[in-house]
Amino acid sequence: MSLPAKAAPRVFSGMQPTGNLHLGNYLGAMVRWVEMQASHECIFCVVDMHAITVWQDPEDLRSQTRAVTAAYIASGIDPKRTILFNQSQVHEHAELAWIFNCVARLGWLNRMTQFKEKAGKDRENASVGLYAYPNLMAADILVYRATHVPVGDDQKQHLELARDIAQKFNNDYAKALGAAGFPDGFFPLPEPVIMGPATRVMSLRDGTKKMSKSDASDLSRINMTDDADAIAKKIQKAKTDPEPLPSEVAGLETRPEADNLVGIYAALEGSTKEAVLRQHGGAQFSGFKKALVELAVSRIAPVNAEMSRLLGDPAEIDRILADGSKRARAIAAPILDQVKDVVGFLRG
Ligand code: AQP
Repeated sequence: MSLPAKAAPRVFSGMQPTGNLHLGNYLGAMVRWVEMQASHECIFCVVDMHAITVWQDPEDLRSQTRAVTAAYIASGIDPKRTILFNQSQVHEHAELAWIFNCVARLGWLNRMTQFKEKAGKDRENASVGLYAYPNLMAADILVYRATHVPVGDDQKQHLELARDIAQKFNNDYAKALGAAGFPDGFFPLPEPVIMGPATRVMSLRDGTKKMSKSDASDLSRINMTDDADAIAKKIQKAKTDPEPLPSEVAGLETRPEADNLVGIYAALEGSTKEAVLRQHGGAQFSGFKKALVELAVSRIAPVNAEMSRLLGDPAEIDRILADGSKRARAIAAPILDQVKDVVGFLRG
């Protein structure tokens, strides 16, 4: 079955308010979001329903939701041009997720590596929500019939699942969709947009582990709320190896920590690893780290300052989210209605 021929490009993505956003979220996803905003219709979400798949203190969840919203805006998301909202205010996400729970297969979810990582050894004690997370993520995207999803490399598998769900829905309901005027299927197969030198920023303490909000060590990540001293301390303490930097990218292959710092430098500078190594190849880490601190502080400090200013007026953040939610619902509600008709639900 072919894609719906007239699927207009539409971008959707989201982040969880589970803690401070870090450099991985910023370079892996947010920078792309800001770029795409100039050329695409964009919908960006603070995915608070995903956040509660692991326990969140309610007061912390509220303040983190505002903090993530402030981080979006401080990084360059314009809430007038772009739809910016928190997921739980648009109930269509949850309704479509239930329908997708009935489309997706257990075997598909059993293959999800993020569930295995997050549930760890105590699988039996993980929430059902954590297991079904990818189905809600598919609903987040497809309730807008979004076509492009800028994410970090870790979300690739979930995006493939969203495509499988879209395809299976289109196949399962092909007859009803044909009768409803969608002979080529209803949902587009959303494309991941994974680009740039920092699609997977690694922990500063272990170059083989993803930088993550929930890592027990704060030294493992640079938070978007860190001040210049904290950024300098974390980069100075970042794990490295004893060799100087190579002059070719191939020389980074077996050196995960060096590869990570060079990738971070390139992404912050808006260049490539090749360009960074042309400039710094042969340098010792002490010198390179000094240059990296300067660059990181110059990029993060203005975002940090703007976030603090925005968080001084929480009522304004709540107003922006309420406005975005209204605009999001205006798109999602008619799409969900069409899905309900196709599935065979009676509507008043
Ligand atoms: N280390 C990373 N490198 C590049 N991109 C990353 N992203 C996350 N970590 C990295 C991208 O950021 C977006 C939002 O992620 P999220 O907050 O929804 O959830 P996550 O991927 O689970 O991020 P964390 O930090 O690992 O959160 P916790 O610890 O709470 O699970 C996504 O586009 C993601 O790819």
